[in-house]
Amino acid sequence: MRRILFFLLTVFLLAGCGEKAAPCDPHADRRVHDLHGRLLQLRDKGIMIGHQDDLMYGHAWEYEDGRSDIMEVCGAYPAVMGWDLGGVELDDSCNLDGVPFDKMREAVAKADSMGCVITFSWHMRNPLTGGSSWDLSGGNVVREVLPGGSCHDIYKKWTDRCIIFLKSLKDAQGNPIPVIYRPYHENTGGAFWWGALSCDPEDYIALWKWTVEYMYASDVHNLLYAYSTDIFRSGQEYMLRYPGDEWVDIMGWDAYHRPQEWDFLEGMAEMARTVSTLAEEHHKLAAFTETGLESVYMNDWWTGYLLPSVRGYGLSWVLLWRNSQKMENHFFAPFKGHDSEDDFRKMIDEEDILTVNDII
Ligand code: BMA
Repeated sequence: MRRILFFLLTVFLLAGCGEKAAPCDPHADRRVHDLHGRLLQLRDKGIMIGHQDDLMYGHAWEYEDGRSDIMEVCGAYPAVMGWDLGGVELDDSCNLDGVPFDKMREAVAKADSMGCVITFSWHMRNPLTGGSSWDLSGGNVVREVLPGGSCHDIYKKWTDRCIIFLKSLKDAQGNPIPVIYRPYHENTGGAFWWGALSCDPEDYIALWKWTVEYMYASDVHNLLYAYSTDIFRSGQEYMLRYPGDEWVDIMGWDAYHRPQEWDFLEGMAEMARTVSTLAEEHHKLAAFTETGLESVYMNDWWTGYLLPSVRGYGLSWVLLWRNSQKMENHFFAPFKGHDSEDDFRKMIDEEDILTVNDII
């Protein structure tokens, strides 16, 4: 009997110390559980390569079925595909970068059927001023958005519109498509109305919790939640706006290579180490949620900068930002004919860098 009790106690303790094997939404859909389990498994295999708006447009083209700059360079689609919801709040037919939401819905279903992991950011407009998400006028807008604030009703309406879109994402069997939801990103930075210059950590955390609760109350259960900062200087700064383990599935950060502003290799080693340690302590997945060197003007950027910055930290993915079809120099991934093509392929050929072909 004592032996059985000892055995049960050991199992109980081990389970308590181990990875939290479930999404934070207590009523997460079956496919969200599957995605969470898949991410845990894939983490041991390598780092998935991701690209924003990959299937929608690329350098000098748009909306051509099957096209993808990444695929044209290395023969495989990225494993992670990102989209942005900015504009959904106003019921616009296109997002802030001109992507029609109808095309986005179709592309998400296609990406899902290909086995890709899907992630959403939201460059939401400023609900107080009606300006863009970069409009910082209006003071502490986050406080106005919270219950009792002057924009709470608008914020609810905007969230309702986002919910309608998220709920409309269905696979061929009619099941909700599981997606990684990454709102209020780059929170340590000052660019957005929810950023560190515009609201206190308490307001930010209250916004996060209210929103997640609202998602649950609205019966949205196809999400994993990703928290992401901008560049940060310490673990303490990273955690300042962290809402708590029961509200987050993935810990991430965004950091763009701007050589005149900071040393990428040095800064990245520090940030990757910090996020990976924190994620381990909090039993969360970790990801490098946005990056790039605009215009990729260093031909060895992939193996010389990105690869050493992401390898060895247990990161699930790295998402490269978009290749604009309209702004000639606004691209963060290579395209056919770009000078960094060979180096990109060299990185992709590494065993621990995963395209969609490596995860299905
Ligand atoms: C920024 C730029 C903008 C774009 C925004 C949202 O980083 O790419 O051109 O509107 O992201 O996608």
